[in-house]
Amino acid sequence: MGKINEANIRKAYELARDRYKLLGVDTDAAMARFEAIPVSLHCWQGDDVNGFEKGFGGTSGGILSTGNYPGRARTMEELFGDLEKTLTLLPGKMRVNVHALYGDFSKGAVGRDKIAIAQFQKWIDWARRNGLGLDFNPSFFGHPMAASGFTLSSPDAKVRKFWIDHGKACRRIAAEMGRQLKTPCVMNTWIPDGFKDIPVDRCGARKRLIKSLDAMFEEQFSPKYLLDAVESKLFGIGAESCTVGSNEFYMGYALTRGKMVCLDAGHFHPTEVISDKISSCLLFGSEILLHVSRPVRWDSDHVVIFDDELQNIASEILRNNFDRKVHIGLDFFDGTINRLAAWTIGTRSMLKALCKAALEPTAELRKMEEKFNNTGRLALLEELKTMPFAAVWDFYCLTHNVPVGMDYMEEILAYEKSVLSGR
Ligand code: RNT
Ligand code: ZN
Repeated sequence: MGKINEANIRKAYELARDRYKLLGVDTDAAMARFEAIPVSLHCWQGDDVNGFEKGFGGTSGGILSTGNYPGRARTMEELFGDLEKTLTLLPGKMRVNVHALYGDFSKGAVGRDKIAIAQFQKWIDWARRNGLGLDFNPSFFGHPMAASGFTLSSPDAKVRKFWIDHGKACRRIAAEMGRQLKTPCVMNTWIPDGFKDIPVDRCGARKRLIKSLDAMFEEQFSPKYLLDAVESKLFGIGAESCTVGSNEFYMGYALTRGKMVCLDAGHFHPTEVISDKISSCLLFGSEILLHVSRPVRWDSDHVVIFDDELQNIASEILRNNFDRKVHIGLDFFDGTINRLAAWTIGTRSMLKALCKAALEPTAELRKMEEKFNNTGRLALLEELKTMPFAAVWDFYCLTHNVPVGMDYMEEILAYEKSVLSGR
């Protein structure tokens, strides 16, 4: 592949800047705006959600990672290395999202109900060294105590207690991450609980879930350190008939408890989109979390691509000035391709969508809409699709010292050769 010519990138940017100016869009201001929006990179793409516990982990109950592309990270050090390399390919402000499975268990196994900051101090130190904020997730799957398919809503009090203790332990860890790194840690709770076949007592399971969540969230932490989110789902493999933590359940729970809802792009009916849900959620709650993913026929967690729904998600955030109210987390895991490439392609797509959203003359479009000038709105929206936004994106990459265009693939292939192939 030919080499990128820096002078041409700059020239193309200048031409693009002039074109956007004609539409009343200031490209420099647009870049400054989307640069300030953090995106949280999920650690679990690096090893297909396996984690570092001995004997436990992996996807079970409701989620599934497929593929055996060589080179997945097997230790914390390998995962740190892979993340560090990936972060050199991503422009802008990144956070890293850690699952409880990924603790440091080198000094011995610790039960999920007993984990503490000692198992995560390495993550915090690593994040500080790399100038990153951290987010966190309790892991309610890949464990014998979740084998029944039920955790916080289990009819078995012992099982519920174990997972409540896990949730409590995780909130303490998350708050400590936020405190030490001086940026609130978003802790997202997703549980797999659901019925394979038609239940007779959905309500009972949901009542138990409320009680468990209330117990888990009892301890108070400053929002300066910890922000709690709860993630709903429509169905999972093995939980086709009823998911206890449904959308309505968590919407009610979050609004009555002052928590954030987490909208995962793959957790709704196939024609239902989360871009349409953001404004409604934020009219009633103050902040939300997104799990940007790509469902293909089901909640398959494919690598995010630059498609219409991704653009709609980004545009909804920027059009409504929700820049600080929507926490953007990524949630995909594909083990069939190079995992650094998966991270890079998915995250760069997210960032591109934010870039393009920032290059919109929104006020102008809104005026047209208010005057029922639907013709003008359609014409301008279509025109915007082929405006030279890629020139702005390339320039953004160049000025943020990350590879422009396909150059990032060269870096990944070199890393595959020198590091991954030795695993
Ligand atoms: C599962 C949820 C959940 C997980 C991660 C690993 O359906 O989307 O967010 O993907 O926590
Ligand atoms: Zn998710």
